[in-house]
Amino acid sequence: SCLGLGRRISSKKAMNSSEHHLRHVQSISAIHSTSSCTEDEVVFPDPNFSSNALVSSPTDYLDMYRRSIQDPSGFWSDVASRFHWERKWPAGGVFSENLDVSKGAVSIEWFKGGLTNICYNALDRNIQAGLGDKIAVYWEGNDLGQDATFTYNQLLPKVCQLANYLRDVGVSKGDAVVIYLPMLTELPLAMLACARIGAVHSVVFAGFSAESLAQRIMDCKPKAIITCNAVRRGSKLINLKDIVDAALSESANNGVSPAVCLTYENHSAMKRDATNWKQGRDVWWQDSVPNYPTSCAVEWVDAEDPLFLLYTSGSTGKPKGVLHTTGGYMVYTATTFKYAFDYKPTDIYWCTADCGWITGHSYVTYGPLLNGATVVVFEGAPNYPDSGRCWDIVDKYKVTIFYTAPTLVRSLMRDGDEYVKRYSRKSLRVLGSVGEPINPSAWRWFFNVVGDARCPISDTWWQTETGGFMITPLPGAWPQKPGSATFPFFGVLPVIVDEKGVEIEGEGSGYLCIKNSWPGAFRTLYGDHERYETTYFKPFTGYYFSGDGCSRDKDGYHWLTGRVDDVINVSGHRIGSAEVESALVSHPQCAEAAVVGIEHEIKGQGIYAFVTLVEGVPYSEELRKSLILEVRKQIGAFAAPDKIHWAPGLPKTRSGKIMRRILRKIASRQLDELGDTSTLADPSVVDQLIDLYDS
Ligand code: 6R9
Repeated sequence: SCLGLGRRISSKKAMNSSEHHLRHVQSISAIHSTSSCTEDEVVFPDPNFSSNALVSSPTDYLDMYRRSIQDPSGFWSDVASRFHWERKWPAGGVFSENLDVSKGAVSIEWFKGGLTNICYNALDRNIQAGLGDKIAVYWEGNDLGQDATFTYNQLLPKVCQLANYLRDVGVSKGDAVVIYLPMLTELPLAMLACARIGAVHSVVFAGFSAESLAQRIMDCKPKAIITCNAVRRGSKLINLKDIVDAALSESANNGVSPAVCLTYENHSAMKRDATNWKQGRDVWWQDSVPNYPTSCAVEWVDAEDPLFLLYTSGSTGKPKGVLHTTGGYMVYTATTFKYAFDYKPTDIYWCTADCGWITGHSYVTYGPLLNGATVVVFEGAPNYPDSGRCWDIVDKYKVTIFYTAPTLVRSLMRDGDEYVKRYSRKSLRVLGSVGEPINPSAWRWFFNVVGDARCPISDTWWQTETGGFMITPLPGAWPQKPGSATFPFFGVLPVIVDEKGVEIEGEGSGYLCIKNSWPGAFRTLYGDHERYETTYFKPFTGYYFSGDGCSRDKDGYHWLTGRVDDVINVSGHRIGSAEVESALVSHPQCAEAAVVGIEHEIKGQGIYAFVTLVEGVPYSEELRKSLILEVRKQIGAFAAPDKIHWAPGLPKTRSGKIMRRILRKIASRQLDELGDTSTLADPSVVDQLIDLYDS
């Protein structure tokens, strides 16, 4: 185990890092005071907004940031002390870290030895503070007029009943529970119920296929599965239970059989009679959970006990089980939520992400509820019944903070301003963006049209691995540049390094790394600490490597430039090219596949697949469709290739390595930028591929 190998950060290192780093951020004060930039590149915050903001100026930020870097223990222990700890972490032991593989196993620990519970902090603590009658969740269904509200007082007993049920069926501390649910209130509720009893939830996005679900079940071997029978998304009915049944029979064939499949009857979508059922394994939520007591003793867990596993795509191999622990994640998600959205107790907050992704974990469920916020949970599709739905919801609940993804902004922008202007949107105060770089034109539309040039935009850069925001604007604190995620959050030391791992100071671009640990960092990849080190800590010794490219401008602003590995970002969803390739080659008529990302107007990136067929098989429209179907079946509809390009041969080096660089250029039709093709084993395949563009 990696325990005990941690090295306490020396204050000398912290000082050096911070002094060096502060130079990059100091320049924002200059912009603010001298207005050296033109309105073209910079959007200044409204002075009124700033004066009421939690962080009102670059100087306020720099003071807090400086402290967070020079005295991380003091900074974070002050923040953490606002939560309930059944037992505090030992004095002097706020954190320990080793990010340097040359000094031993990578290890990150925060508040170790402290006992707490994140569900208790999100619900019981807020109720004790007098928020019991405050709305915790506004639930908005797929269809207009379908809605529900839950106060903190109403949510807690429901969470307790489910927690008691789970305990009763044998789920105990440390056991995994897979949750495969759409955006019903029961989804965050199930996460909280697991956390209450110390169980480790693994939410699988309900758009994943049976095979992807089975793969995750086989990896984490849950004691129970929580799902529902069906869901309506837009005008489509999706039978989730059938998908779960298929996944469970696949996992059973591989020796993994969860004891129960707790199924919520989502009767507005489908009646229970129409649901396939396996006696002994399947249980209706409504028949059993409400019979349990409405209070449930909290399982106090160590700050370093696991809270959840969330699978995400990497550049190679099977999905990785990103493991987050309890204490640091709790403190970090709550604090980032508060500052990056300038949260006030009167806010009504809506994040359009699904809880199946990290954004839904940190900023639908935990971050907001830990702050005692009111959260809108939306089951449906943002363009159903029409493209005005988001603003209809904003007006209906008087949403003040609206957090979404650039892909949605672009698609609503394409649909036209009329849908937006039909609604008042007066309640909006802060906007947010996540998932991929937001292009300046989408930023400006979001700012000017949706926010009536009134609301700052928090373009939050972070990852499944980071647990919470890493580089993000603090609304009102400093001028914004459309498309830039701006500056690091408190306690985060981002650096840009070159190919050799040398830090680039001042203006420049390269690979984005983080130089220190922060409370919300993931601790390992489930069951594979070696892959954790290899993927994230070995590329640049001493640093966490994000996989993203980044540049820093003359004013110290950070501009994320996208993935530098083989991860494709489709509508903000991470898809490994290797995963799509492996789905394609499992098709009996596909011999080889090479998948690259291409620019896509709405989705940010689209999937472009080159396929080589088995000898003698002719390429046809029918085959094209069945190849795409194979990917939908194995991963999910969201990973379906946008384009299949028949490739009798692929450009390979003499050692047999596929030259993706060339394929990317062919896919994006940048033929004058193909570069040197002479090192290819067979340079003629390039011309052949170009000839086959529209076949
Ligand atoms: C939270 C989340 C992480 C990857 C990340 C990067 C991209 C996310 C971004 C952004 C530019 C932003 N990304 N937010 N790029 N600006 N504001 O999306 O997690 O699904 O793990 O994806 O998404 O490429 O590396 P995850």
